[in-house]
Amino acid sequence: MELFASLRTLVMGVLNITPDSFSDGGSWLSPDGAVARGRRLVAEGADLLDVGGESTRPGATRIDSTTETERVIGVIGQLTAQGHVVSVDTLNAATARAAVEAGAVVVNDVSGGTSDPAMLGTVAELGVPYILQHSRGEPATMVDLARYGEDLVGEIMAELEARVAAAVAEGIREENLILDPGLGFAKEGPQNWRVLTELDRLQSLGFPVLVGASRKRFLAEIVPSELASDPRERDFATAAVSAIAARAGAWAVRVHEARPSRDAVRVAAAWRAAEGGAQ
Ligand code: PMM
Repeated sequence: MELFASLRTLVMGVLNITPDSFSDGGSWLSPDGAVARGRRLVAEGADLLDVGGESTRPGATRIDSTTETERVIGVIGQLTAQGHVVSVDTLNAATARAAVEAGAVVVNDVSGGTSDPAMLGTVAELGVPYILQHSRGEPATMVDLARYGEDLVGEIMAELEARVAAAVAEGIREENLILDPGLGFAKEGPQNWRVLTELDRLQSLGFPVLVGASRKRFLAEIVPSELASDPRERDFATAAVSAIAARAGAWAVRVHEARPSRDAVRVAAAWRAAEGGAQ
């Protein structure tokens, strides 16, 4: 699959090999179970798979890179050997390197290179696309850092631009950068909605944009209150956000269930084509 040539928004399927992710923690811990889950996500419409071994949910405690690498490496090796396109979701340069050596073709770093000082240089050396996500602080502290002035999206853009400059200074090529506003990372409920309404501004920075709304807490307010505590109940709301993000021109949506978003991004593609005059 050509990562940057698709006319429609791509669907990135989430594969968390962690005991403690908020959305699916503990579900895919065995390597065979994780590989089967990855294959299923692809069968249901995922264009690429985002494999992670460390939870970044608010308040999560960090694990070492060796433990993280052990969790993901065999699964990445198997999935890529079967022809699947894999990104590695990691804060650690050593894990990113091991994952790319095992076949991953994208590095996804929710800290935008602020967590591990070796990350940007390592990605530059590996020469792979890099998803640079906006956040503030660490998972343990980010909730307290969700304070912005009048222009929330302007602040996020300025902070992303500073990280882009750092990435380029370390040798990452601009055409290998993908930006992500980091929904739920140092952002509270309404702030996430605000970001979604201004995706066009984020895209004006000139980079592909990834949107990761899937199952996040700000979607809990959408579902009936008796279901709100179960993240899986947010999958329909997630698909609706996928349609809107794709309509706004997002490069990809990162989701736990591929099938609803597979159709959502195709609805948006048909919509955009019809607007452009295609019959
Ligand atoms: N969200 C999570 C993890 N990794 N990566 C990117 N680029 N964007 C996100 O929004 C994002 C991410 C948290 O969700 P999970 O724990 O269910 O994977």
